[in-house]
Amino acid sequence: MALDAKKLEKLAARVDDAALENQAITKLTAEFPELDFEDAYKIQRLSMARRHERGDVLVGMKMGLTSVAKMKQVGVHQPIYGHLTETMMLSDGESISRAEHIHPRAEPELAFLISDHLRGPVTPAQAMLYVEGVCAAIEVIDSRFENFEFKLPDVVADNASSSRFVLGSKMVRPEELDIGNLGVVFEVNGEVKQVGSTAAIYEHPARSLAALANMLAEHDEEIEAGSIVLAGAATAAEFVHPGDHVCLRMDGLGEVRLFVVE
Ligand code: OOG
Ligand code: MG
Repeated sequence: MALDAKKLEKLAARVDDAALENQAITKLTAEFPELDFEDAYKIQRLSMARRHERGDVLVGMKMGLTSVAKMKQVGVHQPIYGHLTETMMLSDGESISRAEHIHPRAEPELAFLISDHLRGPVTPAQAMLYVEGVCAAIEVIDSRFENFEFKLPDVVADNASSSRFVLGSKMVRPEELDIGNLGVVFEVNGEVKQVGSTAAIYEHPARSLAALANMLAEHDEEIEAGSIVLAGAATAAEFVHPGDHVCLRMDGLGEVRLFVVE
């Protein structure tokens, strides 16, 4: 049973306030077990509208739960998408503040820069024709739900736990690199925490991009020209703490760094 418009708006305000105040909340499905996938995306869009009203601008989209490692880590076994805004975007070597988060985790990602509006249905190969560049990226996720525990509709409503993302400074044209199997080394404070390959991202990151275009097409939406798209983490995520220095090294795409301050 779908929730009425007033309840959806109330739940959008709840996740948005939690993100603004860095205050964990009880998962929505505890109170509304009937919350379904469609309503969850409605809540996500309503919460984005609140951000836009505050002047925050859409800069791209992200896929989440596209690797087995991530699905296992959070116990949700279905790819999802979220929206990326300007205030979430950082460049290589910038810092996040622990105080502006609830329980931040960092994860290794591949980012696409999209040349032209991309509308599904598309195949992975077709989707790649819309990619102008690829770079390595670190995503910081920060579920608004207590203990990072949620069900599929919760994490969808919470904009796929999006908090910040750091783009690497080396942007490469996709024809110059086989993005299907790039080695990934993810370090915290010089210690290797995760190793993997971009092959873990939906078997190939191009499949993740096509899946995003195809899911958006169901809502009569498209990926806008100039968007950034995060393909989803290649490995499980790592909790980060003040003083931490996070470094992602990806074959052919160099290093990306993120610092965590109080
Ligand atoms: C959900 C977000 C998943 C990814 O790359 O798989 C995600 C979460 O883990 O809280 O961003
Ligand atoms: Mg991610």
